[in-house]
Amino acid sequence: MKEQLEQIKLSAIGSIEKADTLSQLEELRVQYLGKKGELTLVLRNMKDLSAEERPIVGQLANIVREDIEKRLVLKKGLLESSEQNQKLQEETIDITMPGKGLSYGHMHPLEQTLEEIQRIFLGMGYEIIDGREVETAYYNFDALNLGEDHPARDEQDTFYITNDIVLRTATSPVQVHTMETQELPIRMIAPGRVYRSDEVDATHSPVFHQIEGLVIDKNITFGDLKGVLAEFAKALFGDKVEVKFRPHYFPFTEPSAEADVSCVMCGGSGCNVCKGTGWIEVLGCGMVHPKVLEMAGIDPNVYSGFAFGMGLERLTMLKYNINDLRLFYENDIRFLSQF
Ligand code: 2NM
Repeated sequence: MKEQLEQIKLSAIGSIEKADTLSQLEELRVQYLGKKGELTLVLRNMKDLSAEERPIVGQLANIVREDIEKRLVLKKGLLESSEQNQKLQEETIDITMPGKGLSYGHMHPLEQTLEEIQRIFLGMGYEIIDGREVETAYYNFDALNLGEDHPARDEQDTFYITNDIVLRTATSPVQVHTMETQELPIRMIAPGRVYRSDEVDATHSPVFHQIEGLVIDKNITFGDLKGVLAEFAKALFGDKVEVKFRPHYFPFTEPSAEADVSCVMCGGSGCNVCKGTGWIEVLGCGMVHPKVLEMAGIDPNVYSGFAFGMGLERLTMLKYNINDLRLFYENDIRFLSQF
């Protein structure tokens, strides 16, 4: 019986060592130590032993049982901690990596254009300023010289929260807050999400992104505006693009203009993208209206400035030759992985 016990011990040690799951380990515990287990059977057969042999075999059986129990517990601990480690490793998120949706090296095209625009203006000494997406009608309209009856105020175009609170329709309210609170001079851009009550189609979305800019100082002229925006357009679209300014009307600037760049697709000879004109409209701009300065607490007799606004989606579509703005929001990996 001593040999039998020795064999059970050796076989148990080998099996426990080989086990690599908790359920295998539990099966081994039953196999060796269970009610009908191998060791239990040996103890049952002890009744056939002589009175001298019984305590010796009994003691040995106890030692073997304790040894197997100890090894089971040890192995259980090992398996549990390695299972936990594996789980932890699977659940670990490296927050320095981009999301799993896009593989490493890809950045959303809107994000790419935004970062490029921010880099260009940071290089010219501009600050990037954030604002709120929910604004009072005062900051969204009145402070920008949009009269009570201006069409932009229409419920058809604006998402109203209440009579006096709206989802901002442009980032210009950020410029107003900046004029009210920041020391002069000001050189800033305000990028961000804006809302207009539009039907979705290839060129419209109720949520899109704008980048507006503002410069206020003494002796700022329309020449400064033209220089800055022409440099910006060349930095974004390439040195070869030409820039022209067409007179326009905005209530918050006077004079106002729209800026066109020579067509980035055909170079100006005329194509589908520029509809045969050779020019593409990229932004609106103008000298900040004296009334707008005055309402924000800036003396228009001492200070002047220019402002501009552009659509991030439109610029990105031009830059990458994308013909449908819905592609930006659908998160189709076949589209996103091209950037
Ligand atoms: C545009 C075009 C022209 C603009 C004006 C202002 C402010 F607050 F200074 F008056 N912010 N942004 C502006 C001017 C925006 O977007 C097409």
